[in-house]
Amino acid sequence: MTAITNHLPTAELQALDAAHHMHPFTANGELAEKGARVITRASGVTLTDSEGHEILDAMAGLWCVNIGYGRDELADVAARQMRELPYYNTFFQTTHAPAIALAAKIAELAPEGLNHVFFAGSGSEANDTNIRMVRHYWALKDKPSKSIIISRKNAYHGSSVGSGSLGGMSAMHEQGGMPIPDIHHINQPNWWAEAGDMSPEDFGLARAQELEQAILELGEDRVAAFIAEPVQGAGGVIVPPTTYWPEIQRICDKYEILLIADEVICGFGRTGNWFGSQTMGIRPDIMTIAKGLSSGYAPIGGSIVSDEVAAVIGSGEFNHGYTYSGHPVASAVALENLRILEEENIVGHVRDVAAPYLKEKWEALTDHPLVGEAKIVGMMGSIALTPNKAARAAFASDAGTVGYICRERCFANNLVMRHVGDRMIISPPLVITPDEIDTLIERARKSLDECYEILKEKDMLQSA
Ligand code: PXG
Repeated sequence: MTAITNHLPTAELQALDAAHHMHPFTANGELAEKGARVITRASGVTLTDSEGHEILDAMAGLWCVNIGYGRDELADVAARQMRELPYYNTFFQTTHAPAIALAAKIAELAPEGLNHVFFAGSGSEANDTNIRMVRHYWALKDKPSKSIIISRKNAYHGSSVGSGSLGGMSAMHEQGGMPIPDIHHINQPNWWAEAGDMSPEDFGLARAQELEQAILELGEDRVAAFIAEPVQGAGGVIVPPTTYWPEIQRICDKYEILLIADEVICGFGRTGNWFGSQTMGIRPDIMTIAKGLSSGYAPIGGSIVSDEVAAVIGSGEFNHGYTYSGHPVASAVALENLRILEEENIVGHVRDVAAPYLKEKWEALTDHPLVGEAKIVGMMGSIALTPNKAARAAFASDAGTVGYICRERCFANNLVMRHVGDRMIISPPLVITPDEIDTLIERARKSLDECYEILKEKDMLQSA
């Protein structure tokens, strides 16, 4: 077989890709016509494609390359670990140094009382662990009826059957027999799109109180846990009003509902603290982690579990685990990533330099005729595109039509800025510099201008 390398012509790579590679969340037939963009290498915040374009990756891959691309230290650690011990499991009463060291380091970084780690290969797997763990926890406490997990519409918690059921993506639930039983979804705190005339503060409270109503309707003796991202990521970087999380915490405490913070995106510095839970002032019992744990250099995820939950679960055998739980190479890579995040004070860089600078520039985008609200927490931001800011109107076209046009202009201008419906989102590597932020904003503005011109031309600036 011929080696498939970056040196093959783009068209040849695209044809092979179309013939054999099924892409996630993609209409593969359509993509085959168009040809996928081939990414060949990356360094810092910049991707290079097979045509030689240098693209500013304002999504850090898929919200994960926190330390930026091209850090040799991680490659060196991976090679060293592969030579020494490429694989061994942590079932059957065995362990190894990389998993031990990583678990200990995570416990040190995590908020007080969260000192135990159950490893997985991804965020989806970790959330599947969480479903089983919280239900089993209540069963062990002689309350087996507490099996319902409350989540939110438009949440993203993964793509496996369990985690996809936890998530609140209706387009996912329509395919493949989801959700599984005993998952209940309440509304999200999306003020821009769903608040009507309410103030952000009143709306935040009202949406949080839906949790209390759900608990009372379902029965206190039926609810095991509430799961949420501190800031919804894949749903469109929905930043909750300030009143939301304190009320959620109050309700979880009052009804003794376990709180699971899905930190897969927010964790490891993205919000300006090690964890989004710290930024939002909440005290979870379990935190889901993945992505930034290894900056995406190796697939690894896990659940950080409180002393109390770990003690109960540890009282017997928990019949759960993955071949790659605590994989030595992935663990060693993650540990090196955490060393870099810590020693280079990257979380401090976010808090003191990058995030304040980005916030100022990002919020200034609201002077653009297409931009309604601009929201940002740390290094995750969103803008709502609208034909009428005052009315917070949606476009008359199907949701996502305008967002897609804008995204295509971004790509053409060498910027990866994604769209979720008609919101544009960013989540750049945490190491981005002020100069690179200037470039990001410049390309975003140019893309917004071009998008606006297209909408004018096509008479698409109509409100729904
Ligand atoms: N929780 C959250 C909050 C996530 O964002 C997962 C769990 C699942 O992690 P894994 O490692 O199983 O993918 C995620 C993943 C998007 C997009 O379109 C976002 C994710 C994954 C794929 C696409 O923004 N987030």
